[in-house]
Amino acid sequence: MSTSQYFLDLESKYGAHNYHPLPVVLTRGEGVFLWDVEGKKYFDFLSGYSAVNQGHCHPAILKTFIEQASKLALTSRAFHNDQLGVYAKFIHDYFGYDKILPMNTGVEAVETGIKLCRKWAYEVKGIPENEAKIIVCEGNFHGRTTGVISFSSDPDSTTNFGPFLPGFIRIPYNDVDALREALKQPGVAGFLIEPIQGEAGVLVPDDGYLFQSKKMCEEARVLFIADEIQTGLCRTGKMLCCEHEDVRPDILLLGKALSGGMMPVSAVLADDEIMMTIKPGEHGSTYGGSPLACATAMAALNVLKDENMAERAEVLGQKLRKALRDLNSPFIAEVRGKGLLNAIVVKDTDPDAAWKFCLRLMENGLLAKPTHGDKIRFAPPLVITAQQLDECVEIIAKSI
Ligand code: IF1
Repeated sequence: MSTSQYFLDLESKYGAHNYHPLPVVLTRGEGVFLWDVEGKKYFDFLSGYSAVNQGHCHPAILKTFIEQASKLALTSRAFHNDQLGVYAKFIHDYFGYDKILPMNTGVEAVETGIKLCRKWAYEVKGIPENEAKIIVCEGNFHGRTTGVISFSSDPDSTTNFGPFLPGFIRIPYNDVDALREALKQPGVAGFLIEPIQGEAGVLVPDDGYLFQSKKMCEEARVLFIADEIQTGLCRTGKMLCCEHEDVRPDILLLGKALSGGMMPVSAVLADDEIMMTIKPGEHGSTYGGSPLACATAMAALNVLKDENMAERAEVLGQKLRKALRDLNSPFIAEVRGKGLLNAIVVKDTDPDAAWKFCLRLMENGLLAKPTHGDKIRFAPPLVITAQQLDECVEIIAKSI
């Protein structure tokens, strides 16, 4: 039995079947590369769903992670520690918000953003209690808690997980008129949006959509909540995807690459009028803001700037999309994306074409995964070089 099969069997027998991964068993990662247990080397074109923008096991992040883990990993928030205050100021200086509320997973940041928006609605805007509404978009993906799937439009995320959390209005993505109408409804407190819809297949909205949406939210005194958990941290060619349109969210949600793939670290950023509505004892988490999370996140954020990753993503993303379009392949119906968050839409009579193509890519040394049937996300770590990108395009061309 191949070594991989040994691990696949263990997972199948003793692990929940809540995923359908590619049949590859990885044992090592470094930069843009992954190795499987048979020693085969791959280009990583998924980057842990944009959690390893800095590349696998980045030495500077790893060094900090090991040092802090060896000194003090967790105090809980029952006590103070010498990392959280330093991190909070670091984040303030880095992103320009008054305060940060540290959490762990992305969905916890989303849930926290929803709670902050509601708290602000009742205690600052004066919406009657339990009547706050948050506008969300069709095709959204914000995580998998029962609260967050309550406003999902994806049956895979919602079937037989009810009953659901009320208080959400769903409108079409990238539709300014639909938002204008929804904002007329009573009790609207917030608009939660992904600047680019990742899971939906890297849907890039029209230029100006974010700017106009933010402006309408301001006029309606509705909080613009940007979920930059996947699009943020240089992935789309700017530190934050909202920067492409000079939009400053009222509540900013970060996660994934905030730790460079080392551990779950997420964050909610807001100014005092919003952030100070949550009082001591009204929200928290065991690991949120741990010394290990704070130290690791600072190292991960320093690497983004030190290695100029936003600029790299912008330049290399344009190169990748051009190279894919220049293949002129009838198999590729569309190439779309921004920075190094890209996807192709495959065109084939076989409904499993995208999956089979990913298996072929895997055989040829590149790991990518389909999302929603016919779309394949191409999102390598931002440390990839132009020359490596050329090699990957050759692999894609050969696999087609
Ligand atoms: C899975 C998708 C991507 C996210 C945005 C919040 C979260 C995510 C924009 C929640 C998480 C992950 C979850 C993971 C696969 C991956 C994913 F396919 F599910 F939709 F990236 F597109 N906001 N996305 O993308 O963050 O709680 O996971 O830390 O659930 O399969 P999390």
